[in-house]
Amino acid sequence: MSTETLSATDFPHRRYNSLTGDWILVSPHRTKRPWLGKVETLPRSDRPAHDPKCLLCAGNVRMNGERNPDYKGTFVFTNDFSAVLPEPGQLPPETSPLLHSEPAAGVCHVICFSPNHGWTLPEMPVEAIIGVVNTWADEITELGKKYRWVQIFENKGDVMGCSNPHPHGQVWATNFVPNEPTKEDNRQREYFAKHNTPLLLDYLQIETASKSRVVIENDDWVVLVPYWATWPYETLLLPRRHIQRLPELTDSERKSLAEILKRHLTRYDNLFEVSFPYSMGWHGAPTDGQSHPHWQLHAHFYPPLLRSATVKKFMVGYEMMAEGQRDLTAEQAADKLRGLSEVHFKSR
Ligand code: H2U
Ligand code: ZN
Repeated sequence: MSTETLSATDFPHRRYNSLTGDWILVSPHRTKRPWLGKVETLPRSDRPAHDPKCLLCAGNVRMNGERNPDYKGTFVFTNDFSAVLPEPGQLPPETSPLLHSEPAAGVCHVICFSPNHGWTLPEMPVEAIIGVVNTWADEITELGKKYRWVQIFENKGDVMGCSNPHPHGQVWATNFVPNEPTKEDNRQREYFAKHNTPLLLDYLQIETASKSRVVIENDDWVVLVPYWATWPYETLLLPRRHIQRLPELTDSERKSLAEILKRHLTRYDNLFEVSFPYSMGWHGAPTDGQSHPHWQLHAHFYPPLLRSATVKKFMVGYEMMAEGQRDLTAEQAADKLRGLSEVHFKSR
């Protein structure tokens, strides 16, 4: 037995997240713990292709009174309840350095992935997923001209607080770089300064050589459970070549991205035979007009489910007060995901 396998499966240990600088406590000896806690209700599965009451379906009227067009592919609109607004407000003068603030400006968009209300990304044809990838890239190009950070994300499933089952994601573009990407920017910058190569490219080499945490790969992309994963089935999607931002992807890389997304998300759905809830998002170099060679484009998937469609991991108690903790090791999670079918359970 190698020293890595021994310590990783048998003993409590901490793993360092080289991308954020956070630590995670891993307690693999606890995986047989009985569960007497909260059980989530199963989300309804079969939905119609059009729901006359859905605010995101084609031709329907949204909450602000606007009618959605009869869209055929993706459809982008400005969030009627945007968290940031284009004009920064005037803040009152600070009375103490302990009461520090700064103006926040930006725009929030909603991206409907498809007019088909009943679909989710893994159920969409690859051609339609390419349309989503192109929309993500276009949003970064357009909003990136004005804003320093363009956060693309998808919140999927009732358990994640997603308000509408219609397949959709969001874009929040801001004049500031938020906390999470700032941590990643710092770690990647430090690594590049020391090694003159991007952190995530070196990391990918380690993972593709070892294979123990790799879930699936194709010519351009790799999906893996990162060594430092916090969520039980967390994954990281990485391009093989050095790419700073999504719009740099070639047509063939967009196609291979759509293909690997479909395969990956189908496996996720098959894990507990449920439309798998998660928050996913893209991180790339800040859109400040500069080149950031330390940055490598990637997507995170943070799914909350732990041991079944109805038992969720709660980030509470020790996680809130001290640091992230997991029982299942990253290697065990990758192994489980690797063993799954790429035929969606609904179509079997
Ligand atoms: P979530 O379910 O991921 O929160 O996304 C739905 C978003 O769509 C949410 O941010 C917006 C909500 O503000 N929305 C509109 O802008 N208009 C509507 O009529 C419905 C929902
Ligand atoms: Zn709908």
